[in-house]
Amino acid sequence: MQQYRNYIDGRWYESAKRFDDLNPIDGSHVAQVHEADRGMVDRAVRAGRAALDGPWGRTSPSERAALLYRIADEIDRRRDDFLAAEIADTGKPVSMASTIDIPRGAANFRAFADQIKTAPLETFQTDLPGGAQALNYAVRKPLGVVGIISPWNLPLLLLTWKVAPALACGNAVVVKPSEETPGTATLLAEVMESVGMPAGAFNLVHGFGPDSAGEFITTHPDIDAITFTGESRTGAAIMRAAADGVKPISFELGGKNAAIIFADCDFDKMIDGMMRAIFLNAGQVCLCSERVYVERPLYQRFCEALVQRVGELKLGLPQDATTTMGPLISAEHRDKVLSYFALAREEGAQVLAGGGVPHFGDRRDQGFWVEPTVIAGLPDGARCVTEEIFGPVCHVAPFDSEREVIARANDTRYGLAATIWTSNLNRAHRVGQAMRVGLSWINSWFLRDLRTPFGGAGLSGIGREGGLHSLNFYSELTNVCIRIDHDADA
Ligand code: NAD
Ligand code: 6OD
Repeated sequence: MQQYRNYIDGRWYESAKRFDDLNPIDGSHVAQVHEADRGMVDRAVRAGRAALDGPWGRTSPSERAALLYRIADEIDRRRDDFLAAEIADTGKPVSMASTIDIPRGAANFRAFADQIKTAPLETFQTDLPGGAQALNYAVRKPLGVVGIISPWNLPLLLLTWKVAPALACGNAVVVKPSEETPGTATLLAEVMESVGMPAGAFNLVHGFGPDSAGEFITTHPDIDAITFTGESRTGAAIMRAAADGVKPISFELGGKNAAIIFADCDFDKMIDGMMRAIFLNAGQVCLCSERVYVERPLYQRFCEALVQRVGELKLGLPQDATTTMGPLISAEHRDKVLSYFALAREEGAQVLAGGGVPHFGDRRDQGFWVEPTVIAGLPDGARCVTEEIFGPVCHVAPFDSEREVIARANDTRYGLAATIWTSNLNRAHRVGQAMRVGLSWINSWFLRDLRTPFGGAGLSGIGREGGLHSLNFYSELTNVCIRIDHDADA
């Protein structure tokens, strides 16, 4: 059986405590994972500090950028290994992993390598009384040892989204991937070793959250900052842990995202876009639309087309290029999603499609699958319309006016993303800007430029990452102020 070990201070560490990594396609074993104990996390943090005090701490931005490019090239070279590991851990279709997860893993390193080489810093010339001046300029320094905790839905993409800018800024990192998806993070540690990342700059520890590696990182007194992607509830627990040390935090959390479809949209493009927005990665993308509002004249046509397209989704093995939907990540998560299907019925929903567990008559029956599901007819306050489900499911509702739908879409404690479909240019800008979210997509969804701000409002997160926003989070900026006297003879 494959073993996933911890990578600390440039060496691989086994642990007596191990847990199983399962393949959600059929519940089979992928690997045994070595759970880091408190001592290992402590060693990782000390290794990070030593790296900052050693040659890693003296690297220039261009040297770090060159190293980040080598990491990206090595991920590309080992693309098939990364694909196999990501698919085994998540069950996601190869059509997705090969076009989104793995290429974005490499692209994150190139994007932040380019950013750090050209990142501007502020300079201000200040006029003082009597004609003297002051010159102020900012200097970018690393924060220190950064704890990075990531989820299972886009394992490599979301881990490297934080590792790349943190390293670009010269930090040392202690990384904990989700216990559900330790594979590509372990390969990333191998890549770090093979490209010559200085020992201690990148450390990987495996484990869970409470009373395990996650908590050992967030409560460690020598961790200088925490960056986290995951559930809003977990974010709240981490915030409490970080409070004592008053540590910088960056949080990318859950969502209950709205899609708004106006009757004047390009129908065919909208349906294609909405199938992605609802069902990509079996709905396990934080940006997925779980609340779909359709202008009344289009409502019936939209529901019929959506139900027809749901019937065409192919729930298959990941290596089959025609597969369009995979399983959920775990038995526990499947049970959570199924409990919402049951709740929807109790709340009085009409189930337009799905609502159950598919039966395959093969090994997939031991896996963690649910049917792609469309529900309708619930009031806006119903739990299925207000709580994040994180599965292949949406609730569809009609609306009558722009003002009404903006109010309904914004009536949520989350605030991550929205997708709006219209061919009216003024309305597109108006509604896009009116959304209380971090990301408003018009006639598109999950269309990314890595230089743009990414994050959420309300329960969906704290701060923004992406481009300069990432660099500013992962840096300690020092303003240097020099007085320049006016009189040369003074
Ligand atoms: P999760 O919060 O259960 O776990 C995320 C990570 O946190 C895992 O590595 C886990 O081991 C760790 N963890 C759990 N409890 C912890 C604790 N008390 N202390 C320290 N670490 C702890 O989330 P998940 O189920 O892995 O991911 C799904 C969630 O993530 C959804 O809510 C989704 O919306 C959200 N998400 C948000 C974004 C975003 O960019 N906003 C992106 C992806 C996923
Ligand atoms: O594209 C990204 O940079 C990003 N952070 C995506 C998050 C997806 C959530 O599941």
